Amino acid sequence: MDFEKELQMATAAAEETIENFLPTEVSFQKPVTDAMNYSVLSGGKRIRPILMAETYKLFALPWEDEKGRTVQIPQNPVLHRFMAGIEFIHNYSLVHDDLPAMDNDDMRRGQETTHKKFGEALGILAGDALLNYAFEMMAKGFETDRICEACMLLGRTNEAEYMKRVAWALSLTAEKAGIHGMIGGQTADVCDEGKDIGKDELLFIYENKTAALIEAAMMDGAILGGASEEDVKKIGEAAGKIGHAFQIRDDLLDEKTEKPGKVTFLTFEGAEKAEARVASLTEEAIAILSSFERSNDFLLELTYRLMSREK
Ligand code: GRG
Repeated sequence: MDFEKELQMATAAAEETIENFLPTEVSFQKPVTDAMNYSVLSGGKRIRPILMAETYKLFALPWEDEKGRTVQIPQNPVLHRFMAGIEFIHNYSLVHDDLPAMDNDDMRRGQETTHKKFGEALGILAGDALLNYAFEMMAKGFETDRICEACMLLGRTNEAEYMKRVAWALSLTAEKAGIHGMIGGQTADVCDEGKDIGKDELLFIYENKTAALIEAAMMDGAILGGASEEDVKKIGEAAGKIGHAFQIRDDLLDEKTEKPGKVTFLTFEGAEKAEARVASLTEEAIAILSSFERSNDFLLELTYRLMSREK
């Protein structure tokens, strides 16, 4: 497998899927849709939608188009909505995290942050709008035509059962993005900044601020791909490990630029143990992802590369 080429193709395909759902309104709300588009189109690795599609592929066949060619993103229209939704939620969190009331950052992904470019009010509104719009997109996955098409592509005959899956994915995403997930983790991070927090609180922050959305992405892929409850749970465990390792890798990468006094995994364990923790979490995640009937070598390699990334 030429991993770099596959990753490029997966990123481009995820990008196209996301772009198809961007708002196009040109009436009086244009300032906010411009700010939303600016934030989403400013690059980013698109890791969450890619992980969702690749996890879906662990459980669902076929991955082919009508001409029998292998496709990067399976053609399920419900999956596409959740891929866009998770990236919009991720982008909203970055836009709000950059605001003066939070991290007060001027630059992200090599360009001006959304509030810097459009002003603070539009930064707040664009974040709010991305979160709401994400759920609008995903909820529209319930429309009958989309459910029928998804079932046809998956060779499933029970449309009511697939609707339950969409409801499951929707409520799981809301939970993992909310107070029991990303917002919960961000709250602890913001409110206890500068305090002498313990390792238990730091791990709570990692589990919720970073890992929860990765869990939602991968578990949604499994749910929409038809995985059993037990398998969705296993995917959640693997994703939790990936999320933790992703954050510790971030700590290692930011070691020199981190704000003075910022408590990270390195504060408790130092760089060497942090590296070892990333390696063991990665191995454990890969072992879980290799335990299913179907294999996805690209997903395994992606997991490995995410943990050894240098930016
Ligand atoms: C404002 C509710 C709210 C939450 C903010 C995402 C976040 C929570 C804070 C950003 C700071 C940070 C280091 C978060 C940890 C997660 C993380 C590493 C985000 C960056 O994700 P990438 O690397 O970003 O996938 P790209 O730019 O590639 O999309």
